[in-house]
Amino acid sequence: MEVEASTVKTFGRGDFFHHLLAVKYSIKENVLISTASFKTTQSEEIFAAAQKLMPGGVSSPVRAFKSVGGQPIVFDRVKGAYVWDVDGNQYIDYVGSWGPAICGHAHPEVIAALHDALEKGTSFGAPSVLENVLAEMVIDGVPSVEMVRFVNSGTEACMSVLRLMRAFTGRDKIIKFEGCYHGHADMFLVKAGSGVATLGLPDSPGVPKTTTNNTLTAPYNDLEAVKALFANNPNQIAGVILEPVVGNAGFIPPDAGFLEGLRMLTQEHRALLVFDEVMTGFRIAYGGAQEKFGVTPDLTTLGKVIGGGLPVGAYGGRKDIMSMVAPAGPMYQAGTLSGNPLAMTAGIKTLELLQKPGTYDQLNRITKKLADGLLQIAQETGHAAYGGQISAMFGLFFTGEPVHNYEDAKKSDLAKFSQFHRGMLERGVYLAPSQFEAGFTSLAHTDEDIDRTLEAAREVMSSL
Ligand code: KE4
Repeated sequence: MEVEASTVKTFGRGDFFHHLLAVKYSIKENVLISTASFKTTQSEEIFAAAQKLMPGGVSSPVRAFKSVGGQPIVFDRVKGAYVWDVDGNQYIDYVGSWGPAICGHAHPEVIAALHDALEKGTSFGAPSVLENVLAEMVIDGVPSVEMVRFVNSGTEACMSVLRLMRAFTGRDKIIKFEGCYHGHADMFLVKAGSGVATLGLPDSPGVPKTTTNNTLTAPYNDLEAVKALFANNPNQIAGVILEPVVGNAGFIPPDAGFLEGLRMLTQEHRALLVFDEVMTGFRIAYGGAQEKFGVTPDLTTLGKVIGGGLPVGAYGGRKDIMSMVAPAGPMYQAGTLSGNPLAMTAGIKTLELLQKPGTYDQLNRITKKLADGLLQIAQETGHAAYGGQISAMFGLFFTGEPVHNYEDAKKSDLAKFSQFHRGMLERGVYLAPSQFEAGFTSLAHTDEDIDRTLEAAREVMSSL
């Protein structure tokens, strides 16, 4: 149904910005896409204007669709498992704002809690009980965390935890894994994943060699390579940081024994083990991948889910280590908006919703149905494919070989992934716009949504 600008005006949609946009661009509502009617003229107009205002027209590179081609769609609003673009096209969303929307977008209880919090102000810059509440929930929920510090993004959490690793051990070198992404702080931009992999950026310009020569890398799932790094750098390695389930090279789970092996190696060399659970935290399990796999690191970084869609990151772990963080200890780290009351509120409500019995059984069931279905359809339509899921995180590579690390992932058919992505987009399914990302489901995704997604996948794969 096409809603003319004038009609939108009489509807008085309330949201001034939406009204402005509606007046300027006629926004259709609730149009389920068939490829014939897939119009993106408003998106194209807005994105063209954006490219004159912001580098690449985006606030974060992966959103530009560079690796899958075609124009990104411009979001108008999100709700539950769905996204509507400015042309009124509706999509089933498997990105979920890159992880935060695990309870579904704009969950009514989160929105209501934010409305109440707004009445008390948007920022304090001073202690608030809300920080205590969310801190207690994180400490109670995540096995490694005895004390936590809130920051504003996963990048900030990872760069802070790196400084803490070095401060606590007095050592400078770290080990990260090829294809893992720990935000865009200089020392991590070495063979990183996510947007760096997507854009094929080698080591980003602007990062001095002096910064990255303390960053050692190894292939994911390769314990022998890690052993060799420790042997060649005796007493110099502060610790190992990794995604315990990789999402930033596509979806790559740890091989059996890999996490346990890293735990033993770091203990043997008196180095720290750090799980970057910015993506996996409260998604792989309520207690993250460390709960799921029963391996407890010394430090953990978090983000995304714990902010419920508002900007939050966190790092935490053993009390003896965290006690080094200023002002308790000498390691400096600070932030104007850290512990922001609105972000704390959204995080608290989100974790409360996730604590409900059966949450992770439901997330695992619905995501397994999707991942198994995609693999089966690929097989039935003659496409070699590899992938899977753990809880509410999934991935698919077009390859006949298993994918255990970033090198394997890069050998998959990236062109076919791009065609698949575009075909699904035109049929109302919004997948992450890069092979080097993971997919995310939520408590809002229904069996009907999965069925519709698989129907679209069958159509697209049959046409590839
Ligand atoms: P942010 O600074 O983007 O909040 O978090 C950085 C980060 C750290 N660690 C892990 C494991 C992460 O996945 C991320 C960020 N994830 C990407 C998606 N793969 C964010 C999307 C984007 O960069 O736009």
